[in-house]
Amino acid sequence: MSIENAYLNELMEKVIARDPNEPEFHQAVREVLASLSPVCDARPELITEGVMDALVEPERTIKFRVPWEDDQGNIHINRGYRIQFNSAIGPYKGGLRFHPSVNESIIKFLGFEQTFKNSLTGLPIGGGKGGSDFDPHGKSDAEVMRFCQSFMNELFRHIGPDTDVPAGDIGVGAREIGYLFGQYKRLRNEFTGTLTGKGLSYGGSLARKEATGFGLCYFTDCMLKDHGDSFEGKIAVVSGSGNVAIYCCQKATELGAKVVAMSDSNGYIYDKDGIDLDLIKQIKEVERKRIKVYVERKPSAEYHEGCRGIWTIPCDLAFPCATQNEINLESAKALIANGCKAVCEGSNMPTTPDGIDAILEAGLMYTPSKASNAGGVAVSALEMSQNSMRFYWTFEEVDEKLKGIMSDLYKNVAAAAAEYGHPGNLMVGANIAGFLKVADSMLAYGLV
Ligand code: NDP
Ligand code: 2IT
Repeated sequence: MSIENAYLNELMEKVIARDPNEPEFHQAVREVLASLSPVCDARPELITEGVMDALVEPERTIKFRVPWEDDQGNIHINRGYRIQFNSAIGPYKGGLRFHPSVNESIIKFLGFEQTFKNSLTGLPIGGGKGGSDFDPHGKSDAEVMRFCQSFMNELFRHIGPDTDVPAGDIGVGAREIGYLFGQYKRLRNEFTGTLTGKGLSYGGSLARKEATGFGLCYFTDCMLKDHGDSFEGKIAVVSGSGNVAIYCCQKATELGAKVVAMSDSNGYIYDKDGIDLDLIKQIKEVERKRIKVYVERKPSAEYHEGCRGIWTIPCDLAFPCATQNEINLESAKALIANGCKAVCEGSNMPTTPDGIDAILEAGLMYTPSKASNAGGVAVSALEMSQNSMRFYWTFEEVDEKLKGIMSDLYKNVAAAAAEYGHPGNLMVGANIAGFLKVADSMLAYGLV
């Protein structure tokens, strides 16, 4: 991916020189700047008024110590982050990730991507992301609670319903949001919708849990229909077995596909009869066990060590729903060689740049994550609306709104791609369509 506009190319060099140890952030910025070259050629004021330089620098970076005590009385110190990337079109909004790999580069790339994604939803939300290098795997509920309370003891002073509204991401689900929200409420002595993904008994929205996976399938369905195709009879592979993967598997199956494989960070399962999703939910959501347990309970399925091998399974539709850079060039080549028709991104930035190039050159359909996984944050914004109104919509109402949002999003992205000379290239379309609203708001504010 080359950046054709000379100024943007220099800006990329500046971003790298300023923070040389942030490869994930560089990767996300490069893709966006490459797509924005034609826009900046046509609108040089975006450069001269400082919008482009400001776009690649977070508004605020908060980094803090998180001390907590394990069940044996040992003290641990983790690192916490909240990067408030861009508030041009609304309060900072984005998830918290708890995973040992978390560092500033990863939170910055996620916050940067979130800014464009949130703009694409059409809802008034800015971009932010946070998290910690804490690993919830194998911790007791009490340990997770103490960690979340300690994390919030610092974070609470930086967030609020009109300032910054965190949610879940990898390692942060309903349990963690409960502990985080409980501590926030206690420290502030107020009940406001400052976190989303809350439990249904205390302000959560129906269909938030399902929203990212369902939204991914709604977006994919729009794209398939645009190509005269559908989910019906397709073989699908879904990586991961967390929140996004589970509800992607559910909706893909409802729409007529057969999902034959899922994974976790240790390995993948292949079930030629189609994944038994109730069994996956039991293993992952209830028992919090490894995915290999699936084959103990369903011996006709296979388990393979190593998660990347999942992309060697022949499929029509590939849904990466685990983590960044999970599809590299080799995985992309395997998908292409096996006749895959579409790569539809659920996780954030799951495909490496050379992987994307190979997929596009081979003529596969491709949905960029910032567009196709926007359903989660879109329903988070609907949760914020319901909290402000002190009112609830039914599951069907939220699901209908989600469908409408994903369908409009698809149309806007496809239209932007065509308008800027790249018909069918949803990656370019998403970067441009997400950018324009943010950029026009930044221009309106003057120097900020
Ligand atoms: P979960 O924690 O629920 O699930 C993550 C899944 O991915 C698990 O199966 C996990 O396996 C696997 N995984 C995590 N890290 C790695 C890794 N380094 N290598 C291989 N597998 C890995 O997270 P979510 O489902 O919420 O998030 C998945 C992706 O979707 C992330 O990229 C996230 O940013 C993105 N996303 C999430 C949204 C949401 O609403 N939750 C919204 C939009 C995007 P294991 O258990 O072994 O770690
Ligand atoms: O990457 C994402 O969009 C999320 N993790 C969801 C963010 C949110 O605020 O719901």
